[in-house]
Amino acid sequence: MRMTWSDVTPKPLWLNRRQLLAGAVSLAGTPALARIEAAKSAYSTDAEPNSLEDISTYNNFYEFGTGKGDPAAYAGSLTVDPWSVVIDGMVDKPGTYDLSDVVKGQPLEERIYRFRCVEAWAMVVPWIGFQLSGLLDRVGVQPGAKFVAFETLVRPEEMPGQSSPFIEWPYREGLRLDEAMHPLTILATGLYGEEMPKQNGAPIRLVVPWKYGFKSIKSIVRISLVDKMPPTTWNMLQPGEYGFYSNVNPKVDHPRWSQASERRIGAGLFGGRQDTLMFNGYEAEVASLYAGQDLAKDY
Ligand SMILES: Nc1nc2c(c(=O)[nH]1)N[C@H]1C(S)=C(S)[C@@H](COP(=O)(O)O)O[C@H]1N2
Ligand SMILES: [Mo]
Repeated sequence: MRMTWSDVTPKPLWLNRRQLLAGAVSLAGTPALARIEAAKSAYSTDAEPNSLEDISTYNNFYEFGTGKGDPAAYAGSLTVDPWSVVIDGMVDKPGTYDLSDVVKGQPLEERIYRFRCVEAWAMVVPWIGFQLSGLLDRVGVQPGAKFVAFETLVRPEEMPGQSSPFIEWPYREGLRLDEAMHPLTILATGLYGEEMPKQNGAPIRLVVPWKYGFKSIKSIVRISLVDKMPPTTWNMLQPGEYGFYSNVNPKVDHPRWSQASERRIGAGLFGGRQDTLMFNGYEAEVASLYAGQDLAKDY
């Protein structure tokens, strides 16, 4: 059954959301966004989503600066149409795919996911997206592939943060193939029933809800199937602090701070610090992926 956000949201909330959206849109400097219809997913949490304002004004997107407000202030200049994604490496159908071709035939769902940043803040986001596994199945993963590597756009003319060399651009991330194929792992093209705000990683970004937020790479232009663990941005910067796996784990602290609890953004309404859950609350779904691994070593 296909439904729009207005079908599932009580009217007063809906109106309020439209007002918030109007604010977010003028903030991003974009014209009215297209509505996205999506089925409701059984993978959604029952937790109350953060407001669109929280989700689109408190961001990490270092291509636009290191401040939480920088992405909302500067991402409006990003051209997201046309957009293409290179899919290469150990796949049967490598190529440069137009965005419309990447999403073609993939069933869109609304996935309300908990999102936990490594900096110990958290949000709940109603993403619109589809399973990465659907795309990987379509391009045909070859037998030797063991990892999936992702890269973000490099376009310093539109991404002012890229004039700083503190990150070796492009921003890179990676998943083990079984993590990439897991049904919780999605490519998101929108949130709150609308196209993705630019500051949240338009037009297409990864969302991996049991891992720290930095694994969820934004504005993806390249997806490569490889046989070796790929380099990842935060591991390249600080290997002692950020590992390849980066699973949310309250028992393994960051060397400079505890990971046992988190600050819920919008806490004025939703009530302050809360305990961080193993795998960000998705333990039942994903713990088996790491059976036999020492997660203090494979952090
Ligand atoms: N390309 C790119 N992707 C990125 C980042 C970034 O700086 N550049 N920041 C990451 C971090 S640290 C977090 S917490 C999330 C934030 O996503 P949000 O702003 O949509 O909440 O994006 C991740 N993806
Ligand atoms: Mo983060």
